[in-house]
Amino acid sequence: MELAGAVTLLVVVYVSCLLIALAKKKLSQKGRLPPGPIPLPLVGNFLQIKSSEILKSLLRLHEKYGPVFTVYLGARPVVVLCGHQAVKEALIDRAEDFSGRVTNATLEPTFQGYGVVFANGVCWKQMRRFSLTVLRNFGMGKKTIQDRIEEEAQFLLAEFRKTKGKEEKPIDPTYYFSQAVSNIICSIVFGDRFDYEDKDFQNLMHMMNNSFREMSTGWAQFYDTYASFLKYFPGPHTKVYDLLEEMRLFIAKRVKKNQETFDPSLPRDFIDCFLIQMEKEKDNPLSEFNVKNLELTTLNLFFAGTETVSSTLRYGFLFLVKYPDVQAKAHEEIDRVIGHNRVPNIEDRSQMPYMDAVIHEVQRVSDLIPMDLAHMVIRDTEFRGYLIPKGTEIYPILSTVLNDPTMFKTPDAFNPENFLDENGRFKKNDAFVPFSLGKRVCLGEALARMELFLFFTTILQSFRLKPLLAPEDLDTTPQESGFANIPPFYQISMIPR
Ligand code: D2G
Repeated sequence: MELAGAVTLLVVVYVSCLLIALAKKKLSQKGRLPPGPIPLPLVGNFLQIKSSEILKSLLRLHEKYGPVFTVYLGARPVVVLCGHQAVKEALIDRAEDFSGRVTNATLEPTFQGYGVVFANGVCWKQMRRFSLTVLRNFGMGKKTIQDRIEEEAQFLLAEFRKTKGKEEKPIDPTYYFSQAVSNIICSIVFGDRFDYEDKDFQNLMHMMNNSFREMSTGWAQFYDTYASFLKYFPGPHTKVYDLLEEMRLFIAKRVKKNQETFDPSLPRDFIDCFLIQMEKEKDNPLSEFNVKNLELTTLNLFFAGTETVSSTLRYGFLFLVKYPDVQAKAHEEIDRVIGHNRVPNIEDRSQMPYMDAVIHEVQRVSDLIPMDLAHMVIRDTEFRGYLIPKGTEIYPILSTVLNDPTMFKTPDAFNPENFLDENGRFKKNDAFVPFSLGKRVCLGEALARMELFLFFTTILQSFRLKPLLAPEDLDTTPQESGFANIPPFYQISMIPR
């Protein structure tokens, strides 16, 4: 009965741990974290949180514990923030305290604190400042990048036109969108767009799409919860690492190529600008401008600049075919304001409240990054009478802000009226936070918003989208929901108008 003996021993040890942990908690005066379900040692709130469906479980706990509560994912305490008020109080009113970042176990082996999105402290500050400056110098939010987007949108229209044979051929729009969108950030970071037939480019798009989906599976969430044991075992958790590593190698090759043809007086792209900065700061021991940060910051911009906007377009077109009256109203506004004799430009947006509302509603309902990227408090932080120790993970559940019933007319339904007033004018809403908020707000927001308006409007000006199924049979449930909400697979026909 050796097995029975071992099991008994294990149970005894575990129960002792449990008792010690409970006793410690009673004694400790530092335990002023917000309330939450009682955790077990090592496995935390295993009983309350289905680790492959973290968001769903947190939403259930939100009903019971209110807007601010603590859960234990494995052994790590995480403070969860729900609803517009609590998230704003933390990320805006206490912006500095809540400005830290933690990576998850899936992404840590790639980034190791380098780059911009998953970095902290001095590295984050230097990379963020620099990235913003360079993006702006290359036209983010300005005419130069608008022209680039308009040009790319025309290339995309040409691809869509090719899909019309004798009959309308239904297509999966995924890679049409990712290639067109990616070419904008590629023009900035690599100095040029790629041909849609380019095999390397197609391969990069597949890797990006696959890794974004892999990051969001139930398994990835399970792994991120229990990585402290699981990392010692082989398993599918290296898939994302392998994909990102291949993308990093691609970037490293581009860096080499840039170095070989480099002219410091004529920077062609983000990589050149970074190389110039490295040279400028080569004698500064505190400089974060090194090759590792070059590669990983570029990877951040390339990834975030491709997959987010392209997934949003993909979700958007699904809503437009599911709600044909919305598509019809958007068409009507485009015809009235722009007509058919010129391409849309960003100034049109102020005359197009309906289109603006549709895009906001698409972003609200697609809820692309439902739990934000995880934050961390960078010092001991008093918040709503609790004391959150330095380094504690914070999950601002953006999903609960975007669906906040106190902030939207119809939080649970796709309805552009959520962003329109009685007179049909565009109505801003503070709970519109798909780019997050505070010090970690998306640094590409201006670029993303320009892309969304120009791509949506330009495509709708030339095409009517027709679904393969009846609107009521179209399911908008995400294919995966974790790190991101990944839109479901669907096909549409692009009918010239
Ligand atoms: C991302 C994923 C992997 C590497 N770099 C960036 C990523 C995905 C979604 C976002 O970033 C959100 N924008 C910050």
